[in-house]
Amino acid sequence: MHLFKDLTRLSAKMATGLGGVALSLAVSGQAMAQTVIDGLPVRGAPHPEGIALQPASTSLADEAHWIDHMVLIIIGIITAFVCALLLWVILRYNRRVNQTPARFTHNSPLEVAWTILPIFILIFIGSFTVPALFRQQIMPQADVTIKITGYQWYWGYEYPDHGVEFSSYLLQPDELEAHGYDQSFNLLAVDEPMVVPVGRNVVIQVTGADVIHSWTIPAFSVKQDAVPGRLAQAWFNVEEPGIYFGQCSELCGQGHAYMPIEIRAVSEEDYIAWLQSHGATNLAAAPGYTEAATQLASASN
Ligand SMILES: [Cu+2]
Repeated sequence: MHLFKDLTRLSAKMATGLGGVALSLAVSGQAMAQTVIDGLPVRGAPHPEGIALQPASTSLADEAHWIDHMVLIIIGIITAFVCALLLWVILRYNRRVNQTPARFTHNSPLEVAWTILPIFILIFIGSFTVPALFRQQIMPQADVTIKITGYQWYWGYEYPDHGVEFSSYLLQPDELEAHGYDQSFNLLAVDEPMVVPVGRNVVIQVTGADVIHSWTIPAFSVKQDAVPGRLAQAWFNVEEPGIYFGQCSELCGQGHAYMPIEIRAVSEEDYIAWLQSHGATNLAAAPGYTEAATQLASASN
């Protein structure tokens, strides 16, 4: 998906030409200072005064960002055009300047044009957004499957291939330091993050146990409602090792703000070691297990 990265950069550059607002929108996503926790850089987190998207960490997010920038340019052009028209009408056709107004009410060519042109604009936008939606909604072959359940007010994670199951709770402000976080991670850091291997297709199955929650990681462009009685799927493939944060994004009750999501994307070896530390069965089903086992064997020889 390097094409999308390049296009994202290109469109971000074009967006900067639109003015100060676009400039700050395009650059603020990259301005985050990188914190490292347990040897993993924090790549997906909100930061003070940030107003744009978090840096994209999956091919889906690259694509979504590109579309976002592209639509921003179209919006910019349309807004400028409408403002110019308004200004022209205000200055040229006010009562003082234009004392005998024309009395016609229709202009067929103009009416046809302003009906057809927006249709073409929508078709143009749709030719990017519809394929992107399909790429998000058609599940690839899963290397890792994780079942995620939203509860009032925490998340439950299950790795059905390995019999690993745990709940993930918000860390209270006085617990942050003991877990290696500073206070800026309040309302983001959890006691048990979800762990995935980098560069592998992770398919998540999301449901809710009580009310509707929404499992969201902005840096992945993944947002999936967790609806009781339904099992929805979403997927992502994290490009770089790091820590990524998200928050429940469906108002679910008084504890809605206190059920964040933390993901650690690690190497396959670290993923297998993590599975092992959580009493996983059937380790051989983990992606990269054969390579890791071979490496271990050759290291011990
Ligand atoms: Cu919730």
